[in-house]
Amino acid sequence: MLTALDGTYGDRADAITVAGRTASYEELLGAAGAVAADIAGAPAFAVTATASLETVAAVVGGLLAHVPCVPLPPDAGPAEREHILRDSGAVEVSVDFARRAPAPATAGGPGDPALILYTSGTTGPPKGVVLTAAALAADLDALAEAWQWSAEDTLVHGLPLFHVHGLVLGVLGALRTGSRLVHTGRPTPRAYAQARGSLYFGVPTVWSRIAAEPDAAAALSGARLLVSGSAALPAPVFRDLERLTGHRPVERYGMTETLITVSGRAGGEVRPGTVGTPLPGIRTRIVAEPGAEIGELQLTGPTLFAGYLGRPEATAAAYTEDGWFRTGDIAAVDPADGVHRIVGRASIDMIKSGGYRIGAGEIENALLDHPRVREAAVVGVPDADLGQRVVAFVVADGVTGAELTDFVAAHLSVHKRPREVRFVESVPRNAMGKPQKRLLLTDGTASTGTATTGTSTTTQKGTPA
Ligand code: MLC
Ligand code: AMP
Repeated sequence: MLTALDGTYGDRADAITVAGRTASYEELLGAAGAVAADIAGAPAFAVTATASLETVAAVVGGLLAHVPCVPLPPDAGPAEREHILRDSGAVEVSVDFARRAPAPATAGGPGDPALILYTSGTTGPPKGVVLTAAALAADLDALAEAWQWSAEDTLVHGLPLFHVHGLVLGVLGALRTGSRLVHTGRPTPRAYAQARGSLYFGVPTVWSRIAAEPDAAAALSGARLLVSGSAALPAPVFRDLERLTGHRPVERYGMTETLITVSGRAGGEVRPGTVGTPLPGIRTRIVAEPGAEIGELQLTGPTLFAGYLGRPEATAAAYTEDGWFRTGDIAAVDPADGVHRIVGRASIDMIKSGGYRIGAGEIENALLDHPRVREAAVVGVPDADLGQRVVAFVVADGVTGAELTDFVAAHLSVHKRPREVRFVESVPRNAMGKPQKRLLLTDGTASTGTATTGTSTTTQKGTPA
């Protein structure tokens, strides 16, 4: 699976740098072997996935021992952390990168679970997405082909190591292609500029912050390829990057459950607002109302997940009767060249902020746990920096917005905290009593109305989630 660790590309002293510390393949293999020896035979193990060599050693150790790794967001609140540990049954390990041991010989194959990544749905707590080594390998090989990604490259990014983007593409991708990796710790424009890579990954928020710093952007002109993903790259950011770096950034589309499935190609034509064509092995279709060109994007292929951990019903519900995965994204395909365009999400309750996937229901439930909150409706409001920002409309008294934000932060990860809390008299509902969240987005105020648009999660105290 990790070709670079088999000696295929030889060793290099500066193979991998994370947040300022550098290791060779041999050092990484030794540290990962020690982890593998510790966890051999366990059903799953968890590691607090800071941006560090320790996290890389843990994930590699899991692959060597054929034990799935559960990367915990370092900023997850106690409730979220406890949920992930309990749900996965993983034992938490700590890693000492200075240790060295050969990996034990354990039985396993490509169909074994390699990673369990927790991700939010529209309601309820996050679910564990089980990804096999075979799916990871298939995706990375398809991306290597699409982006002409090789051992000649130096990959630079500063994305979190507990999601597909930073961990699968950003770490395992480097270890499969043999490219040098520089993880910048945090994805700041200055750090990207200083790293002098050939291949750069970022979420749109990272790219827009780089575009806002012309000197940093200009330093990327010597790169080979800039890649954006995890959320839609705004066309003005695309054009600013082209002007400042001389590169038209390539966009790719993916999900935790499917890995990356659609992408622009290195050397191919790239248009702003489009995510390219399906990767080798992936088939897509648009399921639209008769006569409509946009509809739900559905897909099949070797990169799909092995299911939600312990949730066969949720897994089954994610597929159509004829076996296609329902992405929940609304898309269109250009009939002339097959280029895909992501138009939006089917559900208002799935928010993307800074590239993080956030379920409105999870935040609403956290707010409703506060004794002073009677109703809560969470929406993603358009935001120039983050794409969407989390805004909570609450019916409550005797509590401040800051107190509620802190309350949420004590339960959930930092990026799930509302950026703004608006106190309202009531949450607008239709005649059936269903919340009408689209009204909150359009006029920003809540009043009892008789609107008929929009669908939403349950938000009233006492009703089942
Ligand atoms: C954050 N802060 C808040 C807050 N949220 N403060 C108050 N209220 C809130 N609600 C704090 C932060 O902790 C930070 O503090 C400061 O505000 C700045 O926060 P920020 O504006 O969010 O910036 P930053 O922390 O730098 O985050 C931006 C970002 C981050 C782009 C770096 O969003 C990010 O790493 N996104 C990547 C997400 C990702 O990898 N997604 C991939 C999913 S996989 P302080 O004190 O720390 O400065 C996937 C598949 C695919 O989607 O297709 O790739
Ligand atoms: P996650 O599970 O965190 O990987 O989030 C997956 C979601 O991110 C998808 O369902 C899309 O809504 C969104 N997404 C990923 N890449 C893109 C992109 N290039 N353009 C628009 N949306 C994207």
